[in-house]
Amino acid sequence: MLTTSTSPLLHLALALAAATTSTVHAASHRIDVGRGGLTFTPDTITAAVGDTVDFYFVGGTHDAVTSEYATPCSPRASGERFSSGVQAGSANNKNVFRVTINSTEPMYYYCSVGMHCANGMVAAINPLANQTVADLKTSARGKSAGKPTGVYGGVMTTVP
Ligand SMILES: *[C@@H]1O[C@H](CO)[C@@H](O)[C@H](O)[C@H]1NC(C)=O
Ligand SMILES: *[C@@H]1O[C@H](CO)[C@@H](O)[C@H](O)[C@H]1NC(C)=O
Ligand SMILES: [Cu+2]
Repeated sequence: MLTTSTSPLLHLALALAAATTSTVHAASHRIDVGRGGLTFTPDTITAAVGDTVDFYFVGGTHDAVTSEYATPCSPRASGERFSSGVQAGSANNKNVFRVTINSTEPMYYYCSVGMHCANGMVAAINPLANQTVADLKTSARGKSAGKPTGVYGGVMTTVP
């Protein structure tokens, strides 16, 4: 039996345990940028609040920039958004751009280099069922890429 004098400590212990559990459950999602061409791999992921998405620049010269679904090759002006800055990739590159997911609202993103977006370099985090990456690729065709203003929405970090 718990006495009234021990219960505040028990509450503290439970709160600490809950905080630890939520930290342990946050997942990290790896996206390879430029693996074998104009690609984000995988190009569709589901991520929870608190998860991180790590962009590994493994080949070519690319970036990752959020857009609106309706305007796939232009930077998103508001809401949850990120821009990695243009990175020169290599096979064992340990510099990753890490984005923390704060909302499960869809985020669509593209590469702003050259005509990469027009040629299908687009992807999605938590897309709506009726707004697929396949549809995004179709609507990106022929569009020139808008440039983001700098790096935002994530941090460049080094992984082991
Ligand atoms: C897509 O689905 C959302 C709800 O999930 C709905 O609000 C929206 O109207 C749908 N868009 C189209 C074009 O059907
Ligand atoms: C999520 O929130 C953190 C803390 O406010 C912020 O630094 C980060 O840029 C946000 N992530 C996105 C994708 O906006
Ligand atoms: Cu690119």
